[in-house]
Amino acid sequence: MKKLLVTLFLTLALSVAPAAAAQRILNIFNWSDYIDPSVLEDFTRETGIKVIYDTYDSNEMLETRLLAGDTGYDIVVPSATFLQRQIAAGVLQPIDRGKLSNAKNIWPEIDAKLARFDPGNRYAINYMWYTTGVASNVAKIKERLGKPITSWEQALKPEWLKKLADCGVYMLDSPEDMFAISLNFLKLDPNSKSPQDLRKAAELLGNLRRYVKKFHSSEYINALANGDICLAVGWAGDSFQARNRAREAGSDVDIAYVIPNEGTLMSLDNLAIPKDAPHLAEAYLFIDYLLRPDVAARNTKATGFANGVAASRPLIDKAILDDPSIYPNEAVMRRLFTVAAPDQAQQKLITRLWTTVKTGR
Ligand code: N2P
Repeated sequence: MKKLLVTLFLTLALSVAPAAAAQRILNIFNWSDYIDPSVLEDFTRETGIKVIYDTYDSNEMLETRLLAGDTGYDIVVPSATFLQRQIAAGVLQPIDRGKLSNAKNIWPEIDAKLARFDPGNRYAINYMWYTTGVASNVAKIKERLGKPITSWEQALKPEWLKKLADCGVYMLDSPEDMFAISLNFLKLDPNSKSPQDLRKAAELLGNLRRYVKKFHSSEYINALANGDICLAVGWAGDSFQARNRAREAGSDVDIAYVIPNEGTLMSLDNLAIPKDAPHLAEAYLFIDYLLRPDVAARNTKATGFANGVAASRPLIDKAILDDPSIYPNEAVMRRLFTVAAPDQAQQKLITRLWTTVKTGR
C-alpha cells in the first residue's frame, strides 16, 4: 500500500512539475548577420525566455514558409514590399503598440515610410533600414579600374565588369534589388512592373552573368573580407561587416561601400508576428526589448545597419552616425527610392526572368 502511494505521488509530482517549471520559449526567424549575438543572451538572462534563432538570407525563403502556414515562428523580419503582400495574404497578425512600453522610441519618419507598405502601421515595426550599393576591395579596384567605384556603370556595364571578373564579382540573389537598380540605371522607373521594362533590365543583367562568380545574398561578407572577391552588389551593413571582419583578422584587405551617383534602392526590414505565433507574450517582450535605445544601438554597432529607433541615435558611435552610407543625410536621401510590391502575375514574370538572368535558361 505504502509503495502504491509513493508511486502515485511520484507520478502526480512528475506530471505536474514539468508544467510548473515550463521553459518559456521564443522562436525567431531573422536575416543572417543581423543582430548582436550578446543581445539574445542578455534577453534570455533578463527574462528567462529561451530563444531559438533561425536565419535566412532571402525574402523569398521567408515568404515560402509564411505562405505555407504554421511556421512555428513568433517573430519574422520581412522587407517592406514583402510585408505588404503578407499582410494582404493574412499570414501576419496586428501588433498592439499599446502593449509595448518602448513604442515611444520608434522613429516617426521611418515609421511614416513603413506606413506606405503597412497602412496605419498596424502589422510591423521597423528593425533596420538600408541601401543596396557596391562593396569593393579598394586596392584591387584601383589596380584594375584605376579609380574607385562611383557609378553603377562600374558594376552594371560589361566593359567595366569584365575587368573585375578574374578577381571575383558577387551579386545579390534578390530580384527585387537587382531589378530596381537596373531599371534605375537604364533611366526607367525603378518601380516599373511593365513586362517590357522588366525584360530590358533582365537583358542588362543577363549580359553580366559571365562575369559574375555567384548570385548570393550572404556569402559575400566573408568572401570580401577574405579577399576572395573584389566587388559585390550588396547591402550597406553587410559591407561594413566585411570591412570589420578583415580589420579584426588583421588583414590588409580594405573594403569600401558606395551608394553610386545615380542613386539606389532604400529598403526597410521589419519585425512582424505570424498569425499562428505560438508564443505571443514572448514575442511582444522581445520586440519591446529591441526597441530599447541601448539594445538598438548595440545591434547597429554589430551589424552596420541603421535601426528604426530614433532614441538610439545619441548612443551610436559618431563614425557610424555620421557616415551617410549608413545613416544617409538629406543630400543622399534625395538619391534614394523605394519600390512597391509586385502583384502575383508580376511576381511570376520577375521570378521567371530572374532565373533566366542567373542560368541563361
Ligand atoms: C542582413 C541582411 C539584411 C538586409 N545580413 C536585407 N534584408
